[in-house]
Amino acid sequence: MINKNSPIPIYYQLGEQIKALIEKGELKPGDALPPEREFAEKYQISRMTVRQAFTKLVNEGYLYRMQGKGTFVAERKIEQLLQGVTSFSEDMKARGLEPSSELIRFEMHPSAAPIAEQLSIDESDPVYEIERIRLADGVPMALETSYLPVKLVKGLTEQIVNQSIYSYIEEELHLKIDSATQVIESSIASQKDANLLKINIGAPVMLIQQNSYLKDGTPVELVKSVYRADRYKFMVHMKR
Ligand code: 16G
Repeated sequence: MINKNSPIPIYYQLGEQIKALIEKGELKPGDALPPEREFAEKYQISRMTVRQAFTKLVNEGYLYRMQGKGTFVAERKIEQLLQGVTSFSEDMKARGLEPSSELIRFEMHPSAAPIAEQLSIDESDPVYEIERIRLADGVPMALETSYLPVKLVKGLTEQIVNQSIYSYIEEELHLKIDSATQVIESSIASQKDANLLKINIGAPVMLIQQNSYLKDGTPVELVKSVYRADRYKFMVHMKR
């Protein structure tokens, strides 16, 4: 119900009601919303107000628009708790989703200056450069470019990186990934990101740089990832 006497703006009230229907599962991903005109008539409000409510939910990732077709309910975002170092494969399995990878690049070459510095190795020391699209139930979620020192992470193969790099490091090499730092910033999809992640050029993405370390502080991986902002959100617990 819309309360026109409330100090809460009408577009906001309508937006919250649509969100509640999505959260209760009464509106499901892919469902089309009734046209703005119908909402306007039903609640006796202006189409502009309905549009304002839709736009807010589009910006928050609950809805998406398709030109000439209408407004639809978006897929739910994966909520990633920023706590503990986890692998993509573990994360997806824990959510009941099937992880997979598409390998774009698997190279071994001397490390360039900034990479060598971050991995605390000499510039002539070889690194693996691995570019993978990470998928959940077949849907591209992120594009990851990992750099790992060859001397430390011995014996990586294409077959291994098509599965899980972290389980190879821990279960086969018996190295324990202990800590990591992440820097997250917003950006927009380049042409390459868009092609590989199957999103529009210019769509919102999050860039994550992660440096991971063994217990004694030895850098084990540097990763630069592009995450789809329409499929991911990050959560941090804080204490005062
Ligand atoms: C996570 C890590 C990434 C790592 C991958 C290993 C980010 C921000 N974090 O995605 O650094 O390479 O897990 O996953 O990308 P895997 O064990 O499934 O190969």
